[in-house]
Amino acid sequence: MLSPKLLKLLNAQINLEFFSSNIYLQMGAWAENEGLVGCSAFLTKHAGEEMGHMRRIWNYVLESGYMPVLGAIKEAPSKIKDVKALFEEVYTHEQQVTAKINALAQAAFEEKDMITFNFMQWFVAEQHEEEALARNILDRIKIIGLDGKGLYFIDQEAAKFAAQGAADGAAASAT
Ligand code: OFO
Repeated sequence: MLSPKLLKLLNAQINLEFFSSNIYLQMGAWAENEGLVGCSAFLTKHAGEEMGHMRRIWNYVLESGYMPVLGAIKEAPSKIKDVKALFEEVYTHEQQVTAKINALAQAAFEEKDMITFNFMQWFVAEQHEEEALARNILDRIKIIGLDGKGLYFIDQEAAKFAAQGAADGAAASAT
C-alpha cells in the first residue's frame, strides 16, 4: 500500500524521468546536428535509459494497486552553447534528480514503507553511477580541451562510453 504522499512523489518522479529522457533526446539531436556522432549516441542511449527508469516506477505504482498519472512535461531546452555547457547541464540535471530520489527514499523510510524504500535503492545506486559518468566526461573535457582536435577526441570518448553502456546493458539483460 502506498500513502497519498508517496504516491504523489512517485508520480512526480515518473514525470521527472520522462523530462530527463526528453532533455537527453533533445541534446542528442543537437549533437548529431553538430556532427558529434559519439556524443549523440551517448545522449540518445541515455534518453532510452531514462524512459526505462520512468517505466520502472510506472510499473511499481501499477503493481502496488494504483494508477500512475502523467502530468504535463516541461519543454526540453534546445539552445546549447557547446559540448562543455551541454555536459555541465547533464551533471547539474543529474544532481537535481539525485536530490529528488533521495527525498523519495527518505520519505519512504520515515513512513516505514520498507517496500518502497527498498525499491528506491536501485535508483540511489543508479544516480551515483550517472553523476560519476557525467563528472568523468567533464574531467576529460577539462584535460583534453575543445580546441583543435580536442572536440574530435571528446566525441570519440563519448562514443566509447555509449558502447560501454550498451555492452553493460547486454550483459545485464543476459543474466
Ligand atoms: Fe533516471 O537516471 Fe538519472 O536522471
